Amino acid sequence: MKTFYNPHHALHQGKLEMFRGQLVPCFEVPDRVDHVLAELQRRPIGPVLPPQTFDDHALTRIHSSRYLDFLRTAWDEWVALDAANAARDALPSVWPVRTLRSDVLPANFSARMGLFSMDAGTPLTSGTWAAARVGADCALSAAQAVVDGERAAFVLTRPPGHHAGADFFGGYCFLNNAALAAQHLRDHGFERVAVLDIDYHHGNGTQAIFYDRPDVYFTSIHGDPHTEYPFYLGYADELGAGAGLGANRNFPLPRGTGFAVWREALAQALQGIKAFGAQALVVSLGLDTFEGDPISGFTLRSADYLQVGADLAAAGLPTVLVYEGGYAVAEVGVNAVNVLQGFDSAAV
Ligand code: Q9C
Ligand code: ZN
Repeated sequence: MKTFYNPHHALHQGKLEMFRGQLVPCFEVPDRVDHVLAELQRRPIGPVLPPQTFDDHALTRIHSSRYLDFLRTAWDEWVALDAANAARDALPSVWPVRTLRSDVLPANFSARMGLFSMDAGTPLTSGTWAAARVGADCALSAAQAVVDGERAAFVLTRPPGHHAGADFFGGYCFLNNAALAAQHLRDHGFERVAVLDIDYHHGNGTQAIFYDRPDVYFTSIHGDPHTEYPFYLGYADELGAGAGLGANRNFPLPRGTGFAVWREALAQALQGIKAFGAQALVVSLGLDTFEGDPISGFTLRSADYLQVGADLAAAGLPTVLVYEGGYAVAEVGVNAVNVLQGFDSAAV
């Protein structure tokens, strides 16, 4: 299959994230993509291509204009506060929780950082917008390849996307690449689209974006949010709202879950996608379900990812696979390409 690779991903390079009361080195690093690219060159599964350029209209199908305006100018505003800020990343520290107003757009930069974010683990850097913007082009290019008749396409980019909502960043994510791909498929002939999120963390942004829509089914297998990030979404009783009722399905699993149980949840998720009548599939492909992942709690092994790819291909749908999390940097290349190879070997 074709890979759409973001050559500018390393422009986003966070230094520190807030974790248990300390600033610690970021887990979401450029090596995550470099190792996948290196493995794709060792074990070619198809061409690695730069993205086409899409205009901002495609972004406004998913994200609010005031959020996009904020992201575009945030770094310059941060540095304008204090020239010394050029040497440090921006992190939010105050949020409009219940009873506070989120309809007013404050002039204060810190206030806007909090308005447009969900955590202090996601540094905004000098190159964040440039990297995320080209990543969105990769997602749209992969969706367009599927529109043009490809069986499948892979989006190799970072920062990841599935925690980003219509108007907020968080969980290392800024623009929701999977949601952009799903919407592009909807806008170009596919009437019913499914998003299957197999990152260790619940895809709260993607779920929220499509929660009240009957045309995009969202289903996710992830660490139980009672104990795992993003904590405040991803429970089994979230079934969609309004016209979207019945088009959302979550499979939270306990820490320590291994491949046999995880794969049974995958079979159920795919069954839901089939019952929905999806005509195309977007996979939020996190590799942080791996046993060696430093911030996650499932125990999948490298060979299991070949089977994951085969199971995904067996759904028989035109498929866009979008790289999300996965922080065991040394193994993430093998694990990601195992999914792609497993998919290609089983795809008809
Ligand atoms: N500092 C994705 O996998 N923080 N995001 C966890 C470690 C948030 C993960 C604690 C994890 C977000 C795309
Ligand atoms: Zn994750």
